[in-house]
Amino acid sequence: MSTNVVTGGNIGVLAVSFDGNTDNSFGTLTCNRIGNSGTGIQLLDQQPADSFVPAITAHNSTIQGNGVGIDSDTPAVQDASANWWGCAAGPGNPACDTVTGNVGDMRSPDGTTCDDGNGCTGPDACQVGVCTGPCRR
Ligand SMILES: [Ca+2]
Ligand SMILES: [Ca+2]
Repeated sequence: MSTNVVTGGNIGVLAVSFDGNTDNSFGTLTCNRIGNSGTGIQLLDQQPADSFVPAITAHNSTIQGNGVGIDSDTPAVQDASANWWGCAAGPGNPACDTVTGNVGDMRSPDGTTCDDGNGCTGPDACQVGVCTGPCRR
């Protein structure tokens, strides 16, 4: 999914590997705004005993203002780098969403497209962990 705004509810985005699946359940999220949900992104493995898992790559999204940003109950490593979590220091820091479970490196490299939440600035890009952009005229 890309360029969606998901707000409110218990779970913003849910990736589920159901019992009986015959492959991994894979999702790609780019350029979304996911906020004000109990859990922004939930990864749920209904049958931990099989070898199939839910997996996501999530990039260039704003994941902010959720009770938990990402909650993953699978040991599979997720790729959730280059997102804006609400603060420069990254997930788990003050003003940022938190992450539970095995989610990989989440720092955004300089130049990564992001959204600073201010429509008067743009194009926005990460600079030393901060999402910022020049004033539009
Ligand atoms: Ca499974
Ligand atoms: Ca902006």
